[in-house]
Amino acid sequence: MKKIYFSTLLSAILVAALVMTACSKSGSGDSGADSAAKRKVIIDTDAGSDDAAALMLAATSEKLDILGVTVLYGNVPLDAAAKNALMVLEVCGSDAPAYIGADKPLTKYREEMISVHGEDGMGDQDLIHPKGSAEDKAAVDFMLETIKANPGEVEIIALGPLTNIAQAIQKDAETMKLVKHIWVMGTAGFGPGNASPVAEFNVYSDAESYDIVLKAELPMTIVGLDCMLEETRLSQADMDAMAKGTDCGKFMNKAFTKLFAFYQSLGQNMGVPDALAVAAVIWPEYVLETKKCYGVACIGDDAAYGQIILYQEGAVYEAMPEIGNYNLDVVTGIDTKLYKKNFMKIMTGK
Ligand SMILES: [Ca+2]
Repeated sequence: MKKIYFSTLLSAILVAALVMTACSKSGSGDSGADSAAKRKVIIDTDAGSDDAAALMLAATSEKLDILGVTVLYGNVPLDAAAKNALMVLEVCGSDAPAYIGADKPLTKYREEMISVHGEDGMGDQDLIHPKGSAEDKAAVDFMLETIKANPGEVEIIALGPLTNIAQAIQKDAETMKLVKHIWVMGTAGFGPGNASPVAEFNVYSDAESYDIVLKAELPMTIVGLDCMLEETRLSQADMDAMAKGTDCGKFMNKAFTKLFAFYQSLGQNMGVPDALAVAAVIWPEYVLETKKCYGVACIGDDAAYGQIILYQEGAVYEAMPEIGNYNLDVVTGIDTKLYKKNFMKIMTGK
C-alpha cells in the first residue's frame, strides 16, 4: 500500500460562518443526569474526523465529566492530533484539558497506512485553529495521577491505538488496576479487518500495545468494526442535514469531507466507528448484546499481525481447556435506530 495524499481545499468563507460556540446539550438525548453523579472519564484519541464526532458526543453528554483528553499519533501525526483535539473541544465549548501522549507505536512504525481523514485528519478544510494549547504534563502521567486520585472511578474511552494506555501499564500497572472501565473502539470484533483482512486499524497501528493491555486483564468493553452496520452510517442526506445543523454538525460536515469521499469511492455510506464506541458509554440502552471474551493479540511479523483472537466464554476449545479471565465485553448487538437518532440530534438539533 502507498500513502494517499489529498489536496488541501480552503473554504475560508464557510469556516468563518461557523460560530464556534458550544453545541446544545439538549441535543444529547440523555439530559436529566445529576451533575453530582457525572461519570469521570478520560478520552484517549488519535483525533481523526470520526474521533471528532465521538468527542462531540462525549462533550455534549450531561452524564460525563471529561477530566482530560489524552492525545496520540494514529489517524494523523501527534502534532496534528493535538491541534484537532483542542479545536474540537473548543467547538463543543468544553474546557477539558488536553495532554500530549505517544508520537509512535511501542516497537514498530508502519508508514504505509492510508490517510482516509485528509492530511490534517479533519478533511483538509482549514478548520483547525485552536486558541488553546495542550498542558505541559505528559499524557501517561496525567492518566496515572488521575486514576490514583480517583480509585475505582475513572473510565477511559480509547479511540485510537492503545499506546498511551500500554505505556501507563508499563509505568505503573498497580495504579492502572484502579481504573473503573476501559471502553475501546478497536479490533475487527467478529468480522473482517480494515487494515488487513484480519486486523483493524487501531490494533494494526500498534498490536504490541494491545498485547500489553489485553494481558493486564482490565475490565474492558470492545466496540469492534463489525458494529459499523449500514444503518449507523451517514449518507449524503445526513451530511446535508448536518451542514444546516448545530455548530457541531456544521463543523463535522466539513471535517468529514475526505472520509465521506473515501467511503463514496467504495460505493458506501460513511462509517463513524469512534462514535459507535462513545455511544456505548453514554447510551447504555444502545448496547443490545455483548459476549464475554478473553482476547489475545497477534504480534508476530506475519499476515496475522494485528488480529485479535477472541475466546468466548462458554465455547469449547479442545486444544485449550483453560482460558484466562474473560475480562472483555465484546459488543455484538446495537440499537442502530437509537444511535442514528441521537447522533443526528446532536448534529442537527432535531
Ligand atoms: Ca480514532
